[in-house]
Amino acid sequence: MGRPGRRKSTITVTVPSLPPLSEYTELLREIWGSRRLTNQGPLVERFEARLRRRLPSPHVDVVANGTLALQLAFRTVFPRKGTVVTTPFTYAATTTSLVWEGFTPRFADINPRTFNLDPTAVDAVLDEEVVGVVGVHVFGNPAGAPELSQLAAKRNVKLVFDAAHAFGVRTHPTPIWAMGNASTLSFHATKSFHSFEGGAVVTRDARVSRRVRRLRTFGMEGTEDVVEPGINAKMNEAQAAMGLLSLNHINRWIALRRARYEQYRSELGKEESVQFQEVSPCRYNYTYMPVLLPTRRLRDRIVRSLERQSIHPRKYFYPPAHTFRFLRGGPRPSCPVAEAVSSRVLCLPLQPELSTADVSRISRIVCAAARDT
Ligand code: T4K
Repeated sequence: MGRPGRRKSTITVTVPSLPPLSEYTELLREIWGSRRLTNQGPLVERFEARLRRRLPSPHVDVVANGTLALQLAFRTVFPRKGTVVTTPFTYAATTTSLVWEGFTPRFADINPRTFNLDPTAVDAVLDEEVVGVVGVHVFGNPAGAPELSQLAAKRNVKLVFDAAHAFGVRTHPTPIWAMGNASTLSFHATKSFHSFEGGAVVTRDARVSRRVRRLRTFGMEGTEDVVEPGINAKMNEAQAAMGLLSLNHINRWIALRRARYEQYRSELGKEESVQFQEVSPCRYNYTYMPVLLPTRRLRDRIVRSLERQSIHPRKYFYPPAHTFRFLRGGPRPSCPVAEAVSSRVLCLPLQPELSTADVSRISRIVCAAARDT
């Protein structure tokens, strides 16, 4: 595999997948022809229509990035400012966007095998201060989502799923996009599906969609009616062009990721101390290759061994969100499982251009470090 001009010696946790450049320049020619660069142009309209069919979902509203998708979803779905129950095991954006929108995060612990929120732990911290729950399909894993949806319905609390990692994941009989009040996607370059930067709010609720569309254009409806204070969260035509091409290639990219994921599972599976995330039955997207080590010391030793060979895994997600500096002050929430997982997890490089030999080499380094106790 490998592309001309890429430095072969360094392996990063991911590399964006790209369509042939000629396909992109063809769409750029369309943009040059129409002179429509942004503000809900024709390529954005086409991208949204194709996403609605692909997910599928009746409403898919694209925005400039996944963080804005979270912000608009929180502002739209949660009935008032207040406390929102969420997971400590996620990327910073889940927590920071909640606080940015004026909500107070309350952390519930995760399941040690799936790495997702534990619905029982969520149930235990729900009270009258809670206006919503935010679940995350961590590394694309939808585990626990049906239970969380049932709990939210039973306790009459709104639910948003941060599905930043979950493009291409399909569950049966209920699609992940039909769970909760809204889900958000990230189309960042580091995701298996991308539009350079980008994101979307996905919902079955026409009112949520209408408000998201209004909020992403300054809070305006039409050109003269400013209904509420919004923001500029619009996706532009160059992003939509990349998104449209990613849609054409995503099935092949996922198949290539799957082959590498399965090779890792088979080669690392021989090593007892290397454990894997338990992914609930679904059509999976193989965006990340997380492994769980028995100790933080071993995890960090593996990082050092790989980095000596110019291989750069990432400690997604360390540190856990409930320990973020800006949240310190009050009593520290008790999330021992998230702390244990966060200090022992490691995401190995996974991307379509990784060769079979690369996966074997990385696996050998991990296994050698694991045995060297
Ligand atoms: N919710 C969740 C659960 C998320 O994980 C994220 C983002 C969000 C919400 C927010 O969505 P966005 O607002 O970002 O759309 C990356 C991404 O920036 C971030 O999107 C992602 N999650 C997070 C898990 O990972 P970093 O700081 O690890 O990325 P960075 O720049 O170190 O990139 C990792 C490796 O990828 C680099 O070593 C090299 C390679 N790379 C990266 C970029 C950007 C390339 O080869 N080309 C590139 O253009 O955060």
